[in-house]
Amino acid sequence: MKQQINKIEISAAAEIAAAADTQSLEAVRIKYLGKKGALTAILRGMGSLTPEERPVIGAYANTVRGKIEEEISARSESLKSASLASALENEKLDVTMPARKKPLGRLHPITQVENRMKEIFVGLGFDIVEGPEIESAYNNFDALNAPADHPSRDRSDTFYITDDILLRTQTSPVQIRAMQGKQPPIRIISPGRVYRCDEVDATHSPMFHQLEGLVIDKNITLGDLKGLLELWAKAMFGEDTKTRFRPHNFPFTEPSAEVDVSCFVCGGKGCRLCKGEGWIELLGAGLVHPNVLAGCGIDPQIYSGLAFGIGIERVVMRKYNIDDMRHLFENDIRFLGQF
Ligand code: 2NL
Repeated sequence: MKQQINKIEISAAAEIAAAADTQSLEAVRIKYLGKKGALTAILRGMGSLTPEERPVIGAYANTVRGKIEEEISARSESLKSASLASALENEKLDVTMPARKKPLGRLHPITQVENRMKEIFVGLGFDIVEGPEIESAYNNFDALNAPADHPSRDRSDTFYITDDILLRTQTSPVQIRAMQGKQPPIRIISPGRVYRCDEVDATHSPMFHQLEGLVIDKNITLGDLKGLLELWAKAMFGEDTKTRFRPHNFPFTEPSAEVDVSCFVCGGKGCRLCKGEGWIELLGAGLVHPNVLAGCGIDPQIYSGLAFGIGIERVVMRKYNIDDMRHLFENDIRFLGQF
């Protein structure tokens, strides 16, 4: 029996050493020390031994049992540390490595300036209204008091779809729709794309952006218009900005004005941006013509209004000192990435 135990000791030691992972090690433990294990069987069979043999064999079997248990736990430790070492090796992650750069987009300078203008006017209580880019000739011209022979109606200046349908040449028709739909007070801005048959050059594009504003109420005066546009200019270009109104003529406003702002580069002294003038022409404005109000069902005896139109590209070009409008539409990332 002693020999049997000795055999068990030797083969168990060999199998423990050969166990490649914790599962096969557990299988070895069950094979020798489990309820039906080889060593367990020996201990159970001790009843057939003589009283002299019994304590000797029993002690030997227990020693072997202890040895096997120790070998198993040592092997288990080394398997665990080997698997940890290999996991560390295989799942290496260098957290100090710089992240891959994801190029982040940004808003087009036209959109940035348009958003800033919206912010300023919304802060002054205006609602933002949008409308269709394809318009009726009535909303685009007739409702705006444009005489039948006004040059802007010409086929060479406006994109007509039919005789009565065209691409809007300004965003005023959006405001005409607003006036047709409701009685004053009205306080709106309408930003958007507009279209004119112009050859592309440094200052022209057949599609450009405009932001128009309209206020209709009782007792709206030229003073309100001046104050409003001065507030806008200061918010847009800085507190020191001044405005200048020069007489002009539009069919839809009376009186009408072209509005200049003091040069925000030289502050009015004269420089390259303002071409020595000290002033930069930025927009057109005026008091809404009574014919326009009446045509939209608003009584010009009771109400008066102010209106203005700002070319967004022009503001962008002045603000960032861009000398050629084509840069804004060619979408070269090297150019747009600067804003
Ligand atoms: C410009 C500047 C302007 C308006 C637009 C307007 C709109 C309505 C009634 C009266 Cl519904 N006016 N808009 C007024 C003045 C100037 O645009 O240079 N346009 C050619």
